[in-house]
Amino acid sequence: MDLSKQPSVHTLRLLALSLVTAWTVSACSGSSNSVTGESLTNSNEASVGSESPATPDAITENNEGDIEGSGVVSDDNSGADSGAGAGAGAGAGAGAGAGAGADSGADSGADSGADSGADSGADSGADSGADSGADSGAGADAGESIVIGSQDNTGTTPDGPVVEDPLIQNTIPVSFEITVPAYQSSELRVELDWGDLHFTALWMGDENWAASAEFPTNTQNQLTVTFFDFNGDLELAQVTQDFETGSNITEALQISTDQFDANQFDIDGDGVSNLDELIAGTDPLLDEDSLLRIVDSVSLSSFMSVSRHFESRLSQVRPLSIDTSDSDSSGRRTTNVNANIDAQGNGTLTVAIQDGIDSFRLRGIRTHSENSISWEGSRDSFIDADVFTDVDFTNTITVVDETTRLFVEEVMSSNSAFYTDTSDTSINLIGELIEGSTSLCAAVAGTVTRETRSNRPSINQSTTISKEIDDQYWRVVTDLDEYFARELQILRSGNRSFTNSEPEDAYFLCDFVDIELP
Ligand SMILES: [Ca+2]
Repeated sequence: MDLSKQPSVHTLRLLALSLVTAWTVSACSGSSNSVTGESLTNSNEASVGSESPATPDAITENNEGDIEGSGVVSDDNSGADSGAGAGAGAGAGAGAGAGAGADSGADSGADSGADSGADSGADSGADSGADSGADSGAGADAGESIVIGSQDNTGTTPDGPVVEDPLIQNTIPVSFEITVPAYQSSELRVELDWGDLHFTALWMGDENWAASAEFPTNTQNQLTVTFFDFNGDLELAQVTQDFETGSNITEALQISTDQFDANQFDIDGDGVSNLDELIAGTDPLLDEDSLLRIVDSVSLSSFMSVSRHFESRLSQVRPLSIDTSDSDSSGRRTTNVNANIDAQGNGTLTVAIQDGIDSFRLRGIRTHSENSISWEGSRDSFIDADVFTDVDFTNTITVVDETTRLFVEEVMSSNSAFYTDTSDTSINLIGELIEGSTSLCAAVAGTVTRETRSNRPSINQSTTISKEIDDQYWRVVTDLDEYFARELQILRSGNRSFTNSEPEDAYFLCDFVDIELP
C-alpha cells in the first residue's frame, strides 16, 4: 500500500460522511487534455532520408544531418493531482459510534455493531493503515479482514449478539477505498461490479475514490473495479479479483493504484494503453502510426567509416607492416600510409593525404579480442583553407554467430569554419550477413541516434532511427518529422571522404580479418 496515498484526516471525515450509498458520480477538477500529436506532415528527409551520396572526391566538407526547421513541442499533461474534494454523501444506518478517530492511527471505530447493518465501515482507512471495520461484535464469525495492506484491528467492543432471521437474506455493508492511477480529467468515473451488483464510486479528492453497497453475506464473486474517462465511455484501467463476503458487521476493501492494469485497454491497438495515450496527449482512438508515411530507405551518412577508412587498407597478412608514399599522376595528391599490425591483429594505422592545399589524416588503434575487433581513432581534415573537421570515434564489430554481427560505434565530429557544427552519433545495430557475402551485413535491428548542434540557425536537431527485430520497419524520428523506412543503409564511404561510394554502401563491413566465431 502506498502510504503517501493515504487519505488525510479531513478525507476520512468526508469518507465517513459519504459512505453507505454513494451512488452519484463526482466530477474532478482539472481539464481533460488531448493535445494533438506532433505534426506529421513535414517530410523533410534531408540527410537522413534516402539521399544519394555526393559526387566522389569532391573536396568540400558537407555537414551531415542538415534537417532544417524548428522543433515541435508536444505537450503532455501528466495527470497531476489537483482538485478539491467534492464529496457529498448520504449517511444512513442507525449504528452509533461510527467514530472516525483517525489521528491515533489505531482507529477504534466500528464499535457500532449490532443494529441493522449500520455504520458501513465508515472508519476504514486511517493513517496507520486501516482497520477493517472488523471487530465484529455480533457474536458472529470472527472478524474477517479483507483489507489489502497492513491491518490494525484494535476495536474491541462487541455489542451483543445479532439475532439472524433465517427467512431473509442477510446482507452486510461493504465499503471500498480505491486509489486510481494518476490522471486528470473532468470526466472520470469508477464503477464496481460484483455478481449482479453494479455501483459507482464517489470521488474523494486526488486519486481517491470511495464506494459502498450492501452485499449478501458469505458469498463469493468476481469483483471488478473499472476506471473510466469520458464519463464511462473509455476504459482506462481495471482491477479484477475474487471477493468473498463473510458474515461480519461490516467489511472494507482497499484497492491501490498498483493493482490497476491499464495495459489491457488499448482501443486503437497501437501498443500504447488508453491511459498512457491520454497522459501523453495522444488520441487513444487513433493509431498515429497509421498516418506515418513509409519510405524505401533511410541512409546514415557519416564523416568517417571504420571499414572504409581503416579496415579496407589492411591486408590479411599478419604481422603486417606498411610504410608507403604514393602520388597520383598529376603529382598533386600524395598519400602516405603507415601500419603496424601484430600477429594477433593489434596495432596502429596512420593515413595522411595531401591534395593541393587540402589535407586529410586518419589515425587509428586496432584491438583484437577474441570475437571482436575494435578501433579507436580520429580523422582530421582541412579543406579549402577554410573548413577544419575533427572526428573522434570508437567502433566495435562483434561476431555473435555464423550470420549475426553487432555493430557499435560512437562518433563525435566538429566542423569549424565561420560556423561550428558538432554532431554526436551513437550506433548500436544487429546485422546479418547478406546472401552471397562473407563480409557485408545488413542492419536488421537496433538504434541509431544523432544529435547535431550548430551556431548557425536551423541546424540543431536530433534524429533517432530504431527497429526491434520483429518490427516491420525502421522508425525515424526527428524534431520535425516521423516516418517509417523499409531499409536502413549504412553509407560506408560517407560523403567527400577521399573514397568512392560503392553499391555495397548499403551495408556495413562486418567480418574484419582476425575476427573469430565465439
Ligand atoms: Ca492506444
